[in-house]
Amino acid sequence: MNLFDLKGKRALITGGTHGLGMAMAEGLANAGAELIITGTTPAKMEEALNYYKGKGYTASGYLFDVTNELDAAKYFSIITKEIGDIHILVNNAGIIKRELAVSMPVSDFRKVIDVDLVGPFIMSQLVAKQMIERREGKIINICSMMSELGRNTVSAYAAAKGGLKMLTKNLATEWAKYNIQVNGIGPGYFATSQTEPIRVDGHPFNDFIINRTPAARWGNPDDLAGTVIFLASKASDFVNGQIIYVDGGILATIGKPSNE
Ligand code: GCO
Ligand code: CA
Repeated sequence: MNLFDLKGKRALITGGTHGLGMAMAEGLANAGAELIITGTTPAKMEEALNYYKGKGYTASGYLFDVTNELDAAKYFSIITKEIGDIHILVNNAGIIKRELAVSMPVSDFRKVIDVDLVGPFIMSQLVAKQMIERREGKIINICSMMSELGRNTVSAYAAAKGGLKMLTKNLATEWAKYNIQVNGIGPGYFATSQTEPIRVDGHPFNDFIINRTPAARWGNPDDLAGTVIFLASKASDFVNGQIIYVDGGILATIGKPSNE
């Protein structure tokens, strides 16, 4: 028996139309899973589905906002009818606003909490109802370095991602007895569209990250595939409430001076 085999499993990845979500979806599909992707932009969805289908994966897409509990419930029941029960939920959809706390509009703070923390709660609650009945399920919350560390300008994001880490532990506490595993992945600094503005050549943050990361590079989105497959598969059936940081060693170290 292959512990990592996902054949016959359906995986729902929120925000699976680009970036890390897409890379994780691809990893799950390569392990045999059927993909159900959510997004909010029709053009991106079409592009993503063409990409997945071009690769030979079974994939379908649904456009809705995970922060709207009524829409999420409506689409979740459509998905269940059209495709079937969900075995694996990856709460990946997220946004960031980079503004100093002293001047960040409260509406921006709230928006980030809504997408990055309330959205995963809404989706987990929906999927848990059928997972509890089936006595089986995998929920994977995409956390961040900011689940553990702060940095200038990302107060809302850090508050949301720290919250998501604790939500992971709390849901694991409540649902482990139903054979549901709720774990998180904390990506380090990855080359995605989200980090594009701070990754450009010559931007001081680019050098800072390469210096701050023991592996001395940005993560490639496909660096996440192994961890997401592990947390989605039988291989992790007694792993619960954990956050696995895939960060090239960032959290292992205090860092070093820029001349080392
Ligand atoms: C930032 C980055 C991060 C990353 C990531 C780190 O501005 O610091 O965008 O927040 O996206 O989540 O783990
Ligand atoms: Ca990201």
